[in-house]
Amino acid sequence: MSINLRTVYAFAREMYPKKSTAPIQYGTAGFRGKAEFLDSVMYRMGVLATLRSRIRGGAVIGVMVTASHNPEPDNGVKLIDPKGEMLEASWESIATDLANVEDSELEAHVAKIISDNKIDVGSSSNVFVGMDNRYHSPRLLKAVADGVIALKGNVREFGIVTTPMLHFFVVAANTRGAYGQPTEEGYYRKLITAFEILRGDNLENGNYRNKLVFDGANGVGARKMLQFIKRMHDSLQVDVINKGDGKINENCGADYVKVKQGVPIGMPIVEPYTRCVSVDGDADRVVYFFTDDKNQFRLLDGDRIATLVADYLMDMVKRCGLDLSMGLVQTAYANGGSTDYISNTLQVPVACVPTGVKHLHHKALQYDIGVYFEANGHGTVIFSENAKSLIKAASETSVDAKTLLHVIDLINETVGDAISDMLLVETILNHKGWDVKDWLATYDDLPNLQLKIKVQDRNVITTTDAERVCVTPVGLQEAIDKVVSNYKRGRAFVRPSGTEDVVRVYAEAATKDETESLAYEVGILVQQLAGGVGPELIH
Ligand code: G16
Repeated sequence: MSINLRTVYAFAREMYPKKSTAPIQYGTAGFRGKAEFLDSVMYRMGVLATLRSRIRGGAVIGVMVTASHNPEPDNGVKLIDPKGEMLEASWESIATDLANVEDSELEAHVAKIISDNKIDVGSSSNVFVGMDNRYHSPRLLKAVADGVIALKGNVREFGIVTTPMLHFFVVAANTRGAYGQPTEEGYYRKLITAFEILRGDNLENGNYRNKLVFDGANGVGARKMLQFIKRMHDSLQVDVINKGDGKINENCGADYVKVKQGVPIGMPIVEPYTRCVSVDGDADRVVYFFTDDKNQFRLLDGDRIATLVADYLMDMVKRCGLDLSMGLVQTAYANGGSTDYISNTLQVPVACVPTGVKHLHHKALQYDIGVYFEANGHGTVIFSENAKSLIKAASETSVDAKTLLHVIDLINETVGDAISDMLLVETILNHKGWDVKDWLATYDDLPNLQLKIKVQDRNVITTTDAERVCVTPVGLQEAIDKVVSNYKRGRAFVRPSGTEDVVRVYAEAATKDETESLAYEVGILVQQLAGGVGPELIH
């Protein structure tokens, strides 16, 4: 196959010219920004995915068009490597350079990537593309597909899917079906079969009731949950809200519920303690919440899911009589209450890494069973090949090991998957006979608060020690330390967001009032020392 790189430039000039001179950076989960400036970025990521597939011997690479938790006018792109992980870290700078190069330099720049990486451009290349349901996603998906076509790669379009579904398809195709079938039906079948086997006839148990409210954030998660419901044999009673009538993530969804610590728009009147679930715009995050009999909002976030899952898996592994290492991976946002509970009560090793599932996933691979969750509800469990083969062997004689194999099938190991995670939580709560009250009683969260601060250039803030310590601007960390020392159980950190043009502030302390005061004090320090713009701090 001969490839003329002139075509790459011709497509770019005619159809996807670069419209913005502002540099764009590969962030926490790929590129994000206002949709109107992203056509050229998408086209170039199609080109990059095609080259990446070639360097990986023709293995499928995924490209997901989504801005996940961001507001509806934003869009973005996530790249998926052959094993379902996010794009390899060393390629992030290649992606950034390619996204920023001028149109006139594109041909030469692509030629340089090819020669630097010794890519055989005649070899086969396979790219899967999917998108969320933003109104500009079809246009941007076409740009990705044209990038693949410009380099004569094979492109398969999956249309509107959740991000974790696309990860699933990539791994299913690359394992030639061993992980599942790379189709929507294959995905539903694998998860629903495992869930219904685990549930059996036992739809309710102890305090567990078979009923929940699902906030779909007006995103693709709502659509796919409805598809799940159609295919499930009444094994779970789900009332879906925010199905797509409103704007994606506006006053609803996992990010809103977690950050605002309140119920989403459109909540029906439900009995106190009804289990409610919120997912984000591309359904890779999930949090639980409920209101109690005093109408008080209570959140069960990613930390709660992680602890519930780790506790359950440890118990199952013990019952199977297996000796497997388990670790739990969190970020600086993990509530201090959860970290104490994991270390002291569960006695599971806990690691802290920078924000971004790419970091958590990487760390979790070090254990036989790696449980990783960000507090915002983004996470999953990964099992090593060693763990899987020991569990499989044990399943010959142990019912618990057999159950564990179904649990593995229920988990989308490729990346955090809101619906798969939710089905896992439902399985565990049912198994334990727990309602949300029982779950919440496992440990106490410290009151916590997040703020967003607008600054001139968020990159002036750099951090170390898994983002818990601020290195620049010089003096900011000392000032934060001084403020924090005045608060009982106080902890706070600041970091630049990798998905939005803001600096994030996190604070926790012994009481709600102290937490608010600590967050605002730190927020003001950021405004003063890191070039704050705009008068207000955004909660
Ligand atoms: C993405 C990442 C998450 C991260 C979140 C916020 O989520 O996948 O790992 O926690 O962004 O990142 P930041 O604080 O850097 O803006 P999503 O759901 O938007 O893809």
